[in-house]
Formats: sequence, structure tokens, C-alpha cells
Amino acid sequence: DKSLIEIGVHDLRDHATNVHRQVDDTPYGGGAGMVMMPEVWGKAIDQVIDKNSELIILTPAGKKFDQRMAEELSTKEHLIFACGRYEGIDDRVRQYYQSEGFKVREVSIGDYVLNGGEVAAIVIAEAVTRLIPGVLGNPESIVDESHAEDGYIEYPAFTKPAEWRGIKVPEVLLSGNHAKIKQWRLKMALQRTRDQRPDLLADRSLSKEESRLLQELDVELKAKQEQDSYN
Ligand code: JBE
Repeated sequence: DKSLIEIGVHDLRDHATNVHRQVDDTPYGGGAGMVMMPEVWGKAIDQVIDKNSELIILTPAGKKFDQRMAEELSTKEHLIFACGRYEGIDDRVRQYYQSEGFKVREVSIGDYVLNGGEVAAIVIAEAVTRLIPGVLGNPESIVDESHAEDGYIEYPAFTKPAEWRGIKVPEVLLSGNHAKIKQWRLKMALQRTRDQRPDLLADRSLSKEESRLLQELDVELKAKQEQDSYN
């Protein structure tokens, strides 16, 4: 509606050359699966590429997509997503556009197997477009979210009512003590990150307060384990 982004979808089969509208063929060197044909991809890409284009090939063999990459991509003028099937696109397509001076990346959204890159392209398009100024309603929420600059996952969120099905909102959030709330949120973020994403904590230095909060969590965890062993 605001013309902040424009998205086009293209059917690869429109660029097939033979009567069967074939887009893939058996791999040189043998092996299972089919490989997507370079002529077809070449024709399809030539039709949409211009000097501002960057080519993104979706493949499980690519670099893992993350928020940093989303931020970088959100500054680009034109992205072309080439959605390959799982077995991949003839590698000369990547080689050719690279040699023609285009930025070409192979990108994966994660270590799991999809039938094709289409859903991966949609995931990336959503993560990237919401970072473009004017797309998101409230720019504040971009700073505060998980995987934003601080590198922790977010603290748990609560809204009204203060009690729901017998479960109360943590007292501190109703206290109006903003310093305490901030500290509690940091502690919860640390706890969640340690429990669910220890990889995010592995290679980073903690502030004094962060170390203290993590120690507090250790003590609480030990106390809980002792309690459990009595029960
Ligand atoms: O993540 N990806 O970009 C993929 C593409 C095709 C198949 N599986 C994937 N994970």
C-alpha cells in the first residue's frame, strides 16, 4: 500500500526450453536426485536482473540466515531469490553471475531439509522487509526484540489480566519499580538464553551484573534440585 517494497513471483517453467517444460536433469557423475538446469535458470534470471540486483540462492548448503544478514539485506535495492529444489541448481549459475560482477550468496534458513527454497525465500523476505523503515508500525519494538543487539533471547511477556486460570503475573512487573523490572527481565533473558540457547552465551563476555544474575540462577537451580530430591 505504501510502495515501500515490491515483490514479483516468477514461474521457472515459463523459461523451460523443451516440450516437457523440463527444469531439471540427472546429475553428471551419477547419484540420486535431479539437478536444476542452467539454461532455464539463466533465462529466468536474465529477465529480472539489473545492475542493482543481488542474487540469493536458497540451499541447505548455504550460509545460515540470521538477524545480522537480515539487517544487511534490508539495505539492498533489489534481491533475486532463486529457489532451488533440495538437490540444487547447476553450480555454473552461481559461477556465471558472480563472474559477471553480481553479488551472489548461497543462503540456508536452517539445518533441515525442505523440498525447495520457496518457503525459505518467504521467511527471508518477511525478516528483511519488516526492517525497512516505514514497514513496521512501531520502530521501538525492533530494538527490544530477541536477537537484537544485546544477543540474548527475550524475557517472557505478560499482559492483562493479572491472574489467568490461577496463574499470576510475576509480582515485580506490577511493582512500578522500573530498575527492579529491568533487572528481572535481564535475569529472565539470561535464564532463557542459558537453557534454550547456550550457544549464544558460549563466546561472549558477561558484565558484572550479568555474571551475578547467572550465579543467582545457579544457586536457585541447586536449591530447586535439592528440593526435588526430597520430594
Ligand atoms: O534453507 N534452505 O534454504 C533450504 C532450501 C532448500 C531445501 N532445504 C532448505 N533448508
